[in-house]
Amino acid sequence: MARALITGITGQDGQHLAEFLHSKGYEVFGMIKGQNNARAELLRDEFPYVELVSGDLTDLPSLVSTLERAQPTEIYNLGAISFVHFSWIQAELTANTTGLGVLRMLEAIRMVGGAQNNPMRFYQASSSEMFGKVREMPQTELTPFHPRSPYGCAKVFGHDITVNYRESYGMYACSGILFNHEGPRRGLEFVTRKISNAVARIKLGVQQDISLGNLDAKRDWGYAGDYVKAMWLMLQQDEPDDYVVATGETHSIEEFLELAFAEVGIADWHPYVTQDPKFFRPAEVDLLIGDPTKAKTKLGWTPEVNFPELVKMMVENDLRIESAKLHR
Ligand code: NAP
Ligand code: G4F
Repeated sequence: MARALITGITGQDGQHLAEFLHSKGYEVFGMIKGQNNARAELLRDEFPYVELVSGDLTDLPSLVSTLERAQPTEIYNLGAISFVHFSWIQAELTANTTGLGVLRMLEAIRMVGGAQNNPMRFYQASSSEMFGKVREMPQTELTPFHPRSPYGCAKVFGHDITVNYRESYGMYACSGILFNHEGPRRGLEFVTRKISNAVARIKLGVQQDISLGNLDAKRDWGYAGDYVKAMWLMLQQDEPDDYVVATGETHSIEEFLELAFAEVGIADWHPYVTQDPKFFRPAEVDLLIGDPTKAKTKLGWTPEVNFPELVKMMVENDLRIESAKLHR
């Protein structure tokens, strides 16, 4: 039986990937950090088939023992400080976890190895944030990086060291350069879920308005459930490689607001939205749009959920959650 280890199991992508790999018949191990992680109970309830193993990307010995315990055939390194805004607040922690954490995992793989004829395959969660102040449009696997945050810088290191270990040691290591992907499991700190949640609460009368930062930024937003399939496909190829995963469309925060408010019958969102300097960033990524041609042609991957469907799915989910809270 194929065995997969997922770091970042408590996060949005970790949950989608666990579900997907389980449906494919994998034995799934999830690395979880902390002595009493608050999300462990939720995981045990929702994903009883995932075996949780204690480990932390800032602690090499724990990565070695996690690999020894799980003996995975595939490792998906999704663990990271992933909130860009927070990466300015704790820049060193971000570099240590999101950047050096990748190096530690690669070293742990070299130490533990795996069967000689079946070495552990490695997936690194690289990010379109690496493109930052974009040098060309749309962005491809060959577009130069120009990160705009401590998070983006840490991801560039993680990406480069993955490529370097593949080239230095012949490891089966892939980097997925994923553009923004969202859905009902998205953390409330990210702009899409912050909006879908606020829209639901405004509709239900428990919140008056929403305070945001820069509304002009544009992102290539897809659905997380589609994107984890691309991660898996990368590790099923004969040769390891790097791929951009994106929809090829870009939309502004204002467009997201428009669709989200329309979903609850509010035609003009302006009276409900204020802007607060505290949500602006020291340096912004103004526009991202990815070119997924390589993923489409080589992996046969294509996104299924489009932008309006994504917004609708997120608002409907938050309406369900927030109205259940009211009727408790
Ligand atoms: P997420 O929801 O923020 O999840 C991040 C995960 O990392 C959480 O499970 C968190 O665990 C874990 N983590 C944090 N610090 C850790 C540490 N020291 N050791 C081990 N695990 C640690 O992120 P996501 O949206 O699922 O994204 C998954 C990965 O893809 C991340 O690496 C992210 O940077 C990258 N990515 C995401 C997107 C996107 O649009 N979602 C796009 C490109 C790349 P705790 O719950 O214990 O904190
Ligand atoms: O939703 P965001 O916080 O996502 P961001 O910064 O694009 O990063 C996400 O996608 C990356 C892939 O490109 C991942 F690597 C990363 O881990 C993460 O998942 O912000 C999106 C945009 C930004 O331009 C931000 O300035 O929304 C703008 N924004 C405006 N008001 C806001 C807000 N962002 C947040 N989080 N909160 C606001 O109130």
